[in-house]
Amino acid sequence: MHAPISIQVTELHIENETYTVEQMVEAAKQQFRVEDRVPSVQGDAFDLKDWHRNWRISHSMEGIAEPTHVQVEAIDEFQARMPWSQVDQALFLYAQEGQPLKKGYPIRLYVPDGSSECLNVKSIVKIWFLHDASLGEEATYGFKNKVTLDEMKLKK
Ligand SMILES: Nc1nc2c(c(=O)[nH]1)N[C@H]1C(S)=C(S)[C@@H](COP(=O)(O)O)O[C@H]1N2
Ligand SMILES: [Mo]
Repeated sequence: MHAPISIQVTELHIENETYTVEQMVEAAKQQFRVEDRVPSVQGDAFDLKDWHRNWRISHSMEGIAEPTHVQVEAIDEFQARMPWSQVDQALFLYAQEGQPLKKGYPIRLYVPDGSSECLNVKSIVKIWFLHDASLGEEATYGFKNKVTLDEMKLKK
């Protein structure tokens, strides 16, 4: 079995909240089958934007603006950042066959409307909801310390 790994979530004014997978799922309120959105994958998922909406309500932060981007980082320091407009269908896969993920633990992002399969980041341990329109409308991904995200910018 895995030792439990926590997921760090950062939003405006709130630094380094940490969640277990179970707490992430509970905060999501609604779960669905991942194959509803990604037919080639099976398992249990929750919606990224729904999660964020519920997060805001539970922190009495309904008033803050919608994020401009979401950024994630994995155990292996793979990172991805995508504009909010690209994550309408984005989901976090958290279980398969009723068990924690064997591949992608603790949670894996899928971005069905995303510009690349490379955005389907496995083993996410950090999530940032960003508020910076200057980051632009292109998704980026890559390894944190090897190549900068800007150097990895996807060609349209
Ligand atoms: N943590 C992590 N997630 C990652 C990657 C990675 O190197 N590390 N590679 C990405 C890339 S480039 C692709 S194409 C897909 C591959 O997913 P698969 O292993 O399910 O085929 O995972 C994405 N997620
Ligand atoms: Mo990829």
